[in-house]
Amino acid sequence: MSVKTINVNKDILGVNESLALNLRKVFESNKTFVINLMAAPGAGKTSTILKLIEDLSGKFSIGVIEGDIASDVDSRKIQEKNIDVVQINTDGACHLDANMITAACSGLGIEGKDLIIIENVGNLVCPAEFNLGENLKVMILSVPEGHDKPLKYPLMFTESQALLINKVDLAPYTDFDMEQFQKTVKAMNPSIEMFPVSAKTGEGFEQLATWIGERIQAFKKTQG
Ligand SMILES: Nc1nc2c(ncn2[C@@H]2O[C@H](COP(=O)(O)OP(=O)(O)OP(=O)(O)O)[C@@H](O)[C@H]2O)c(=O)[nH]1
Ligand SMILES: [Mg+2]
Ligand SMILES: [Zn+2]
Repeated sequence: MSVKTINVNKDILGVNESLALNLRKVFESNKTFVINLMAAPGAGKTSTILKLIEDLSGKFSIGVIEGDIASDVDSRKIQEKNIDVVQINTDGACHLDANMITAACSGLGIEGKDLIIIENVGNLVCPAEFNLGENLKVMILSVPEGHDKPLKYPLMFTESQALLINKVDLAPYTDFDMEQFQKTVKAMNPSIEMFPVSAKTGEGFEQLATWIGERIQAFKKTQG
């Protein structure tokens, strides 16, 4: 009798891909622009979302989906800003998938939202493998993590359309080589947009918010 081998990983990603395509259609029919924000634990995802809410909520209706293994710590911070938010607890899973986002969207109510920001689970590895129906994959690398990370965790750097280099206020206290880092990333992903920022001081956020705003407007135009 022959042994049957099942490629579970390929199968899981295939199922996720078709759910993500469905999500994308729903987002497009609502003219809702979606950002999948990915980074290692503590890189500054929630701090960045809070800053973007300050900069963009006057112009756009925003919703947030928070993904964490456990707790509602992050979603409470978003709620304090009077922004609609849904917390996903993955109960051990180290990334979000399209199935979780489908469930979260019915809790959030996407009608009338111009922008949904999804904070992925803190993890520099597998979140990059799972499409969530998003328009943009945006990643954060914070300065204290070190400039060698693109070489060690290449997928997220090659999959993302934008990279925030956060905590630049801490650069003087580290050996982070900004020039070398940007050179390495550009060689891996020539079209990536890079934004040196500090979610603490607000440095770089004006350019970032302008860029995101332009992307939302351009998307809305393509949807008629
Ligand atoms: N100095 C400095 N600290 C920052 C900056 N951005 C975030 N932090 C701090 O870094 C810590 C982690 O920030 P969070 O925004 O919670 O990071 P996160 O990526 O959402 O973390 P998880 O959700 O736990 O994965 C907090 O103490 C923030 O105040 C920054 O630009 N500069
Ligand atoms: Mg967070
Ligand atoms: Zn994972």
